[in-house]
Amino acid sequence: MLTRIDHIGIACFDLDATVEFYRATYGFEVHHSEVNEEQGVREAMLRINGTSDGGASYLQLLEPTREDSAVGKWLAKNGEGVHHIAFGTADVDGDAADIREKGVRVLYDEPRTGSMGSRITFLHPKDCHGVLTELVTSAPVESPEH
Ligand code: V0V
Ligand code: CO
Repeated sequence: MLTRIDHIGIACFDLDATVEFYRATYGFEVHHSEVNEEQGVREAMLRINGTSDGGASYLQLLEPTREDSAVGKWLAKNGEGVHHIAFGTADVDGDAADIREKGVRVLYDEPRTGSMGSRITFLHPKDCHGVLTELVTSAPVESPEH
């Protein structure tokens, strides 16, 4: 079951400048940043709200690491802007299978690694009324050491 908006992915040419815009304009700070070579992105997650159980929402700022990546191609064609939305679920495998049965193209046979150790897959935008849609299961929250 899809239970929340996990993040909105925003493509940008210059990650540092875009991070600074969101900090200066709204006061959003970088919660996490990483490079995901498989996806061809350098990204920053800005945490908007949420609790320590992992149920937050984020803005995911994405700068391509190579021109032929999904974000690189999209930026060349469209310029900066909203690239995808991501719904959170406890069961990305099950939800992806259910959605595939409805005739929507799920892009990966098995979920891949996303931000902060999450497991992610994507639905083809042409099957989703023009919206590239991601499904995310967050990494389990580590309990504090005693
Ligand atoms: C492409 N199209 C889009 C789109 N990208 N429509 C809406 N939103 C987007 N973001 C449209 C495009 O305008 C074309 O429409 C058509 O789809 C085919 O696009 P294309 O430019 O020829 O590109 P393709 O087919 O090579 O690739 C498109 C797909 C690709 C969606 C298959 O972008 C993909 O695999 N995306 C999933 C991976 C991804 O986006 N990774 C970056 C985020 P017309 O012109 O034919 O009408 S990584 C991430 O979110 C992480 C790590 C995370 O959350 O943790
Ligand atoms: Co994403």
